[in-house]
Amino acid sequence: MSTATNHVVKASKLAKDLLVGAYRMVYLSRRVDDKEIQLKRQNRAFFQIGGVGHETIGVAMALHLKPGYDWFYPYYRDRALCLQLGVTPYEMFLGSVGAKDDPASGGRQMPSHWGHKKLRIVSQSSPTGTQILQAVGAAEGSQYFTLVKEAAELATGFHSDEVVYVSLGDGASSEGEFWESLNWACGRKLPVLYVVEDNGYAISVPVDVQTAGGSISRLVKSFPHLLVLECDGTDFPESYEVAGKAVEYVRQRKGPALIHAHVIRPYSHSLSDDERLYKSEEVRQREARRDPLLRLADLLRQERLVSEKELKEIEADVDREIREAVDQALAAEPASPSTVLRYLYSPAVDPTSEQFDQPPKFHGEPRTMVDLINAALRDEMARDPRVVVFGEDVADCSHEDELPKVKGKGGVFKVTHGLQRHFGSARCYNSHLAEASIVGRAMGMATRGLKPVVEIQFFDYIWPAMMQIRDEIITLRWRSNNGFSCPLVIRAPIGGYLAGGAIYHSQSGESIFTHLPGLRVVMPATALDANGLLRTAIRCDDPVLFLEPKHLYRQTYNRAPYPGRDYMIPFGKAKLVQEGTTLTIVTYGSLVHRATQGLKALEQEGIQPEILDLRSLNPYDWELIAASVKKTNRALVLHEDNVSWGYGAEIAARIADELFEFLDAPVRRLAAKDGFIPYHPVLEDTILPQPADIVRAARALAAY
Ligand SMILES: Cc1ncc(C[n+]2csc(CCOP(=O)(O)OP(=O)(O)O)c2C)c(N)n1
Repeated sequence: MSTATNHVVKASKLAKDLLVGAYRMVYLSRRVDDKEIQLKRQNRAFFQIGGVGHETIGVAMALHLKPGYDWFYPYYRDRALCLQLGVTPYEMFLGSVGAKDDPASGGRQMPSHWGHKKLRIVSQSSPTGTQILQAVGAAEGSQYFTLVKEAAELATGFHSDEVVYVSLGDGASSEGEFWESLNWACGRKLPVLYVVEDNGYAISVPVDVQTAGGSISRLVKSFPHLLVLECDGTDFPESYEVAGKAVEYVRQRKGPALIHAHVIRPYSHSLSDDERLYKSEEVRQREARRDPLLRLADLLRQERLVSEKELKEIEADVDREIREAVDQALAAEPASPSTVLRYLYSPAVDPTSEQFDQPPKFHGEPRTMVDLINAALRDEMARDPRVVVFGEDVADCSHEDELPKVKGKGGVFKVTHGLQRHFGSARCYNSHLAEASIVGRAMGMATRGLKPVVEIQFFDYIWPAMMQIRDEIITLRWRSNNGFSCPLVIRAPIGGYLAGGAIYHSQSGESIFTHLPGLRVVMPATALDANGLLRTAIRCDDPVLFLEPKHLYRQTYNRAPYPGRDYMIPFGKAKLVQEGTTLTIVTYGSLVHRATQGLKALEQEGIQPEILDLRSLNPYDWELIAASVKKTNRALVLHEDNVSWGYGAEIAARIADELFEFLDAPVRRLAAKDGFIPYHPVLEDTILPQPADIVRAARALAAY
């Protein structure tokens, strides 16, 4: 393969110590990989994927960057970069054997999923490409701290010239998130440095199949402000020079940079792959001639920088270091099985605790749910300059010069109206129309101490962000063994009963999210609860999905006066909406009010349902459910989401399991039919539970 680069860099321009040091590091990285392969073959490690062939570009990059100062989102091939940044071989072997003290994950993640709090190497996951939006978010955080000085004063270790490094493979550059990230990073001139380590293959798929025209650098050249450099990443002097230029460009805040580094991957994709199945011997031979370790050794010889004896001494020294590190790691303990569920949530802040139980101090006239969510956002933005709001259409007017001339948009439901005008465009702004980007960037910002409160315009459009939520946000604290976290709030208007919302503006789907460990899910049914729960969501230390039933946004029946700046409701506390004795109705969201509508009719028949509004779906108030069912001996779980595999299935199963002896009737569920929300109101009414259905279900259960 041609390296297609134009750089001719003289090794003689570089200091001897630099070149010899680089050789030592490349050799060290290679031998750590070799040793880990041996451990895997001996069944003492359980997975192996290596950085062989990518060492030179990694070392060159790290030499220009500052550990513990810049931020790093490395790919799994970045062993040499991490070693050069300061991760020790011992720490890497702790990861190989899955030891308790592995700094990346404490034995929770596969090896080569780098993470090191002190060095600011942010825990890496397995999905290819997700790290890129997070890195852009971290860079956006950097820009935020520059613009919002009060926030920077509260941040730990912000540096106005810091760089965010992110690397990926040629394969990962096909992910949509890569393109979303470039669009945003270039649009805002964010200080992010991309390194595409192109080894010509993504497992077995060659780059000419992967990338239109076979060259990622050619494709990205039209992005504004983006410095695009290409290099032979197996050539140290060339890599070093290119790395220096790119780092300098980003440090000087000229914009993002992208290095396209051509490397090789001679050890197959991982130990589970055999590249001879899809690479011919000729191709493999050609790659072998570009082995960065051999090339650097040859360079040292040609330039007469070391004697053969000195080279052997360096290698012997590294081999000794590795032997000692492995012996030590093999003696390390694994984590105790009793700790396996630790750090799903913040160990420091408990949003179910009394600290979050703060009474209202009412002022003024009753206001709608939209008003009181807006009020909570204003209060929290005023309280903490780290609270930042973005999403599609959430600003009043993107063009600031137009702002005085217009009323302002402030969200399609007006929930964020006036926030930009009041707090400025740095703290409330429109994002591009890309949900993975909104959520992934929010994660990167949260990781470095900001508190993003982002809006997904309609719950129906949350799915592009699902990878960031399911594989990233909720796993970060757990997978890094509490090394990193990303407390943030995702607000999403949800549900139907709107008439005309149809299949893409009225769906529910909360159970898909309550199924996820690590995520708090809440759904208020009144203006007051929305206000108090949102404040808890913003002040808590976990990721929160804040679901707002849009049908309830402007209803008069759920209004309340403004409850003051510190009103909070703890998570996991249901509300007793109606006391009763005949059966318990467990519900939430838009169905709370609907459940009360049939009460009169039922009362005339001597049926008195007890109605519980859960408010918070994960965690939920099992104590109140259990106390109520023990009293009424009958339970109906009622929700707007589809009935099958829905939220009610879990509650019903738990009641059946733990309260069996208190039940006088089977646990029933009433929920949406297993279909989609149709456009015509009559059809929508047929799919969603109606007050008459609730009365019927309550009557049948009472009569059982
Ligand atoms: C989103 C996602 N899809 C698929 C995979 C499985 N997978 C792991 S690595 C890989 C190839 C990645 O290729 P590339 O980005 O070129 O990096 P390389 O391994 O060649 O360094 C694939 C398909 C994954 N981890 N994540």
